[in-house]
Formats: sequence, C-alpha cells, structure tokens
Amino acid sequence: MIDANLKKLCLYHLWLAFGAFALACVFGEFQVLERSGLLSIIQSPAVYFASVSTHGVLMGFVLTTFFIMGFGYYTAASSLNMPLWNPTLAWTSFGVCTAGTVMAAIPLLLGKASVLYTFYPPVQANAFFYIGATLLVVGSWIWAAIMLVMLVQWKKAHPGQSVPLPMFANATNCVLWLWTSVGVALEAVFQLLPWALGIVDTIDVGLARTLFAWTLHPIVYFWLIPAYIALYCYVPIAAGGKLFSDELARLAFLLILLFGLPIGFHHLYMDPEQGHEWKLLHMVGTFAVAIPTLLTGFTVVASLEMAGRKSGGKGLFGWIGALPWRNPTVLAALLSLLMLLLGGFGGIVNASYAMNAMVHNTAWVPGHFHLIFGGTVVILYLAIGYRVWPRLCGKALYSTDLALVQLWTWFIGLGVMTTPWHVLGLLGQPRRISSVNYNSVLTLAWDPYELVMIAGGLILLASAALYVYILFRTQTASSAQADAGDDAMTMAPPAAVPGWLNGFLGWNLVILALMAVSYGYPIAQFFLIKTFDPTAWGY
Ligand code: HAS
Ligand code: CU
Repeated sequence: MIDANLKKLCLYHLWLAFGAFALACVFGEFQVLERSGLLSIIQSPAVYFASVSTHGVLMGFVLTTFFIMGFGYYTAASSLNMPLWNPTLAWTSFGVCTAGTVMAAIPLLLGKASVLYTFYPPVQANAFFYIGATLLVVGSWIWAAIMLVMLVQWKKAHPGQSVPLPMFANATNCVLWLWTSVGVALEAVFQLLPWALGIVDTIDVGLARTLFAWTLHPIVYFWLIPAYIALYCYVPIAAGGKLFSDELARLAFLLILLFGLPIGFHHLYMDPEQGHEWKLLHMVGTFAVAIPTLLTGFTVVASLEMAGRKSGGKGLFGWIGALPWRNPTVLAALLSLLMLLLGGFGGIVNASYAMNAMVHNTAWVPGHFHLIFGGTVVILYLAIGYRVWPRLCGKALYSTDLALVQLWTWFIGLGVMTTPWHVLGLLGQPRRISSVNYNSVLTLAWDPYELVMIAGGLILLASAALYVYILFRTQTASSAQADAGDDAMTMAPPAAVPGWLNGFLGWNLVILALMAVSYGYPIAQFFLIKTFDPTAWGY
C-alpha cells in the first residue's frame, strides 16, 4: 500500500542513489583519463586517489545503500499490501544515512580520506570519514528493523500463508545485511576510530583486514539481491510468461544468506595473517556460493524460455528472438544475464586459490567487479527505476526508446571498459595505480588498452547522464497518467510453502554456527597468540 508519504520517501532515497551514481561516473571518467597520461595538466596522484576513493564510496556504499532502502520500502509496502510501519522512524533512518554520507563526503573531497572504498589500514583517513561511514550503516540498520517488523506483522495477520516472494527476498537481504555489517562495524568502532582519534597509536592491520573480509564478501550479495528481485519478480511477467518455480527462488535466496556469509577469506588468499587451511575452507564455501546464482540463472532463463515459446519462438534458441527485447525490463535482464555469465566466470577464477595468485591486486579484479556489479547489478537497478518512477510520480515514462538506448549504451560501455581491464590484469598491470608510465618497453603494451578504457568510460558517463535525464523528464512531465495502482510485482505465491522456506528465525542459529567455525579461531588467534614485543628482547 503506497501512500503519498511513502512515495516521497522512496523518491528521496532513489534520487540520492542515482545522483551519487551519476556523480561517481564523472569521477570514473576522470580516473581513466588521468591514468592514461594523455593530458599532463590533470596528472596528480593526490587528486587521483581522492577521486578513486570518492568514486568507490559513492558507487559501493551510497548508490547501493540508498537504492536498497528505497526499493525495500517500496517492495514491502506493495507486495505485503500494507502501510509502512512507523514512517517517522523511516525518515529518521534517511536523515541518519544522509548525515553520515555528508560527513564522509567532506574529508573525501578534501583529500583527507584517500583510503579507497576498502579503507584498509595502515592508510588512515580523517576520523569524520569513519564516523560518517558508521552513521550510514547505523541508519541502514533502522531500515532493516522496519522491514523485519513489517514481515512479522504480516505473518501474524496471515497465519500459515506464504510470504510473497519479493518480501521474502527483501527480508533475506535485511537479515544478510545485519550479519554482514557486524564485521566492518567492529573494525570501525574498536580499531579505526580510536586510532584516527589518537586514542591508540597502533592497530593490528591483520585483524582489521580479517574483520573487513567478514563484510566484504556478503556485502556484494546485499547489492545483488534487489537485482535478483527484479529477475524473479518483474522479468517473467514482463516477458509475457510466469516464474518457473517460486520455491526454487526462495531456496536460492536462502542459500545466498547461508553460503554468502562465512567465506570472506577469498579476499585474503595472498595475506599472511591467516593460515592456508582456513583459506582452503573459505575457498570451498566460495564455490558453494556459486550454486544459488546457478539456480537463479536456471530459473530465470527457464522462465524466459517459457515466455519466448508462448510468443511463438521455435527450435533450440528461437525463443530468445521471440522475447520482447523492446521492453526495458526484459532487455535489462537479458543484458544483465550475459554480464553475469562473464563476470561470474571471472569470480570463479578469483576464487580458485592457485589462480588467484595470478590475478590478485591486478587490473583483472576491477574488471571482474565492474562487470558484475556495474553490469549485472546496476543495469537492473536502472531497470527497476524505469519501472517504479511512473508509479511513484503518477506520470508515464518519458521515452521508452530513449530508455532502450540508455540500457544498450550502459551494456556496450561496460564491455568496452572491462575487456581491457581483464587483459591488462593478465599482462600484470597492478590495480589502484595513478599512472601507467613506467618507462619500460613491457608496460608500453598497456597504452592502447588505456585509450580504449577512456572511450568505455565516456560511453558510460553519457549513458548515466541520459538515465538521470529520463527520470527527470518523467517526474517533471506536465500530464499525469492514471494511477497504475500498487505494484503486486509477481503472481500470487503458492498457497503454502514449507515453514523453513517462509521465515528466518531458525536460520540465524545455522548462520551463527557457520560463522563460529569459519571466523571463530581466525579472529581469536589475534588475542590468543602473544605478539612479538621487540622491547622485551632488548631491541
Ligand atoms: Fe567477486 C573480488 C569471487 C560474485 C563483487 N568481487 C570482488 C570485488 C568486488 C566483487 C567488488 O574469490 C573486489 C573487492 C576488492 O576491492 O578487493 N565473486 C566471486 C565469486 C562470485 C563473485 C566466486 N563479486 C560477485 C558479485 C559481486 C562481486 C555478484 C557484486 C555484486 N570476487 C571473488 C574473489 C574476489 C572477488 C575471489 C577477490 C579477488 C582478489 O584477489 O582480490 C560468484 O558469486 C559468481 C557466481 C556466478 C556464476 C555465473 C553463473 C552464470 C549465470 C548466467 C546464466 C546466463 C546465461 C545467458 C546462460 C558462476 C547464472 C542467458 C542469455 C540469454 C541471452 C538468454
Ligand atoms: Cu568476495
């Protein structure tokens, strides 16, 4: 049930998200230009690292968190068909998150927090950056609490009924996020802040990296789940068919929750502070987490095939051509699946302990995550925007043709930008460098790829600008359209699903056990093993 206040709340969140997104694209284009060395006037490592840090924070934390919260409110109210619980609290959460974002943005823009979006110590940021980031997380916890209260209220009012799939997925994401954010929250409160404030002189960077790894993997699924909501709940209907299996979809979300959390050490394979046995354990888990995505690929492609065949598509692949490619939701889904196929392949390479040694800290890694995050995830956020804007504003979408151009250019831009990154990674180019001019014949081979990336970045920037333009023109159009009504988002759920596919309470115990196994000793060792004290040895 979406009333005027909720519409406003969603629009505020989504505008902030997409505003951050467009700004981050400007920084991105600056970065590829700076690094290429083409324009000597803009060469500056200091500005470069301030820019990359701001770009990463805007894309990875601001776009995502605000989008997920705004879309989460929309999903809960529309799929449960109930009013938002405690709108005042929801606005408070928005205020806390916005204040945190502003607080972090100031040192970022002043070059006082050039610590990249992973803010690994020993690089240190101004304390306001850490306080701002913490506030953003705290604000998002309020959102998660509101979502879970709504779930509980709905279940009380509808005993024995299955929770509608969009809300089931949305609630999975809340539970996932609450578990995920604990790692970075512990790092910020007990290590980074006391250190940045001068209360302690040193911190254990091994512990900090371990706590960050706790967050770093599952956060990517926090970003991914809204995209999967679109794939499962919007796409089959938009393609003219229906979802292949509601239960398989629920299973995929649950498996993301269970397998996504305890596996962060694939970011630490090359680190010294954890033993290889633990890394191996996390590697097995990392392969397991591909399963829910493979399930998703299967279910969504099967749904699309059913739709394509219904529209007359024949033969092994004829159904693909019969799909409504001119529907923005369907087009975004098809392009996102293609990018998931390639980006996921890169992920499997990264996850393989031995192959990781070849690609770790090379340009391959930004290639991987721009394709799968900037590609798969963001293109579906954009498609969700096209779908919800008319409903939130009561106006028709400004132009479907322009929306199609925008989605295609986003896809093409990502292809043009990430292919060179993958190649450069294999050629040995490190990631996170502000210049590629090493005065060596070996690195001369990098130059043409750097130029291609400038073109890719430009296409992406133009596409992002077009996106904001389409939303703006939609919202400011003078003619209103008839209220499209609440967005039920999916066909009626099965009358009943097994209890274990309908709630989360018991699953928290399973997660606790998995986390205790995979992180218990690796964290405890920092407190159990006496560190080497040079003064005791007379050094
Ligand atoms: Fe990743 C690094 C492993 C998924 C994001 N990842 C990153 C970083 C980010 C990121 C941001 O193991 C950088 C962190 C940093 O700054 O240091 N990643 C994986 C694996 C997966 C994976 C195994 N990553 C993601 C997703 C992300 C994301 C999703 C964002 C949303 N990643 C790693 C590893 C590293 C890493 C290592 C560390 C690297 C290092 O050394 O630093 C898996 O979840 C991927 C599973 C996916 C598949 C693909 C299945 C294909 C399907 C498509 C079907 C479509 C068809 C086509 C058939 C196995 C489902 C149909 C087409 C039609 C036209 C009809
Ligand atoms: Cu990961």
